Amino acid sequence: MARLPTEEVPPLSLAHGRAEARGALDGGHGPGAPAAPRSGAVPHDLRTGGLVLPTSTRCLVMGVVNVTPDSFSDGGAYADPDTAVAHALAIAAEGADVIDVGGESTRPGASYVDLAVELARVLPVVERVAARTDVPVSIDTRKAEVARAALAAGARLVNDVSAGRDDPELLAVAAGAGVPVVLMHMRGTPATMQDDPRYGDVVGEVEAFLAERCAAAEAAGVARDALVVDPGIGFGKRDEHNYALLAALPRLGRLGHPVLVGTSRKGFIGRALGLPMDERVEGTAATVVWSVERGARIVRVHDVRAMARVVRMTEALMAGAAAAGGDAG
Ligand code: PMM
Repeated sequence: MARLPTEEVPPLSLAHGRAEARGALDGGHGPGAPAAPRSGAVPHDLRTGGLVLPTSTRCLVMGVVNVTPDSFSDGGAYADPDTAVAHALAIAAEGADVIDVGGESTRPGASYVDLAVELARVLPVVERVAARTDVPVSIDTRKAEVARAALAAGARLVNDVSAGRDDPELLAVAAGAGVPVVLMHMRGTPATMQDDPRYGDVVGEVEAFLAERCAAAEAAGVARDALVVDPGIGFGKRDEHNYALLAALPRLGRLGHPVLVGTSRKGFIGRALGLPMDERVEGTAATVVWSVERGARIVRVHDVRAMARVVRMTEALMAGAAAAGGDAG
């Protein structure tokens, strides 16, 4: 895939507090009770280190901090540790519920990053961010050793785009630490995933994959209510596969776990709108509305301030529609 210009850096703002402060600041979520996802399935909360992430009642915003010179969407912007830490604290102030720190690019065609390089990128950032904010840090890695070191440095979730397949030890590390794990579907590896991906039944295959990886995680000792599933938008998928999976979010929600959706600034948005990476905020917003309304309980985004507002407004609409007795015209 051709790379397009990047560098959309969200402006600094202290206008929005964290999740827990929102009710006080804004008078809550508007009309009525928490919005029920369209699937009808109620996912569990996530617990980590005495903290409850309320995925049973609302959609959380996971803000991205890529400490890489070449990531998919913000390549190079936060490669320097000081810049990465400042960005992490900025998105915490903008309303991120989780800060996802990654040191390995997973853009199409990206090659594997050595353990020492990845550790050197993420550890100083995780350590400093965890020390300076209560917003939990997640470590985006495929390597058990990176997960172990990041958890020791203060991370409280593990986000593995290989769902524990690249390094099976990773699931045992998460189990031992008692932290939530994101299990994402990917066809192949980042180096090969966009080489002519084909599926007979993409939704059925992704659903079966996620169910199998959840079972593998439980077999490795991860608690059932620590699991998060993710269809892996853009990972070994053509546009038609991305759209089919986004349409099927209610079905994936019936696996019984919070569903995480990562559409932010991705290529299918660029292709739909004919826009480069730094002009995909509105397209991303449309996918976030769609995902929240279909039951996503975590959205992984770069533009935290804007998408936190989009999530809250979508949930207000859902709660208002439920209070009005449904959406029949
Ligand atoms: N996408 C990217 C990286 N990590 N993790 C999860 N769980 N889901 C995703 O969709 C995902 C991810 C690639 O995007 P980036 O380079 O813009 O961070």
